Amino acid sequence: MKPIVVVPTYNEIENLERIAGLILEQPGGFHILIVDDNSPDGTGRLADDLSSRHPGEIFVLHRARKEGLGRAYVEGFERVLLKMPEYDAILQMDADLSHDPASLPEFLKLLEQYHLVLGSRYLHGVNVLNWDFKRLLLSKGASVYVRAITRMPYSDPTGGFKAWRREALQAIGLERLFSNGYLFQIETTYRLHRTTGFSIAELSIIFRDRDLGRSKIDFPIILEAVWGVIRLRLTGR
Ligand SMILES: Nc1nc2c(ncn2[C@@H]2O[C@H](COP(=O)(O)OP(=O)(O)OP(=O)(O)O)[C@@H](O)[C@H]2O)c(=O)[nH]1
Ligand SMILES: [Mg+2]
Repeated sequence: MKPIVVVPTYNEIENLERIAGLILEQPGGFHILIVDDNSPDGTGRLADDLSSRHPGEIFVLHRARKEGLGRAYVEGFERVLLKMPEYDAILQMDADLSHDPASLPEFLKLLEQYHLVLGSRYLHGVNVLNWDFKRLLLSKGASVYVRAITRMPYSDPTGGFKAWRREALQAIGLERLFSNGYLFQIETTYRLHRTTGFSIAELSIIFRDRDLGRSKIDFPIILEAVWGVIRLRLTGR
């Protein structure tokens, strides 16, 4: 399979060069599509610079303004589906080094058998480094809540380190997704879970809280997820 990793960025200038280098270093020939929302700190310019240093390996999609993680992913995924037909494995990960690029080859291996592979922090105990108790409780609580309402069996339904086969990403109907923040991860998995004929696997990953840069999580993102999960269940989509 030919893989591309979609990496959304907003003010990740301290992290981007390092993560890009680590992704390119992995065996399997991973290419990168950076989706930047006009970051005030100049991340977009750094992305262009990286792209010119690695032609044909690093691509950049510039968006006019910050509209949230979900919108950035939708536009990035659409770009790959419509304009980059050579890639049949489409992966997603954060730019802040919370997700370890060393796991990428394992995702790719599992993708030979499954349509979607979910990176999970909670498959075998708790694989989270540097989180305080409050943050861990919020995340674990969210997992329990999502599983109870949606009836999905996956151990970490809000995780953002995932790998899709092209046909699976095509099947979820990107143009119909309504979510944006945390809910985006839940909604995309739920859509495929509800579509017959697709298989979903979990892969144990280690999650490390960011050392550099600032979190973009805020109260509206949490609220969107709380209501959104109920909306997902009610509409059944
Ligand atoms: N393009 C784009 N990227 C975003 C936006 N919001 C977040 N991101 C990126 O999405 C990834 C995850 O965002 P984070 O802020 O790290 O969210 P998180 O990992 O849940 O929380 P922290 O690790 O505590 O910061 C990072 O690569 C961010 O730069 C956005 O509105 N637009
Ligand atoms: Mg993060």
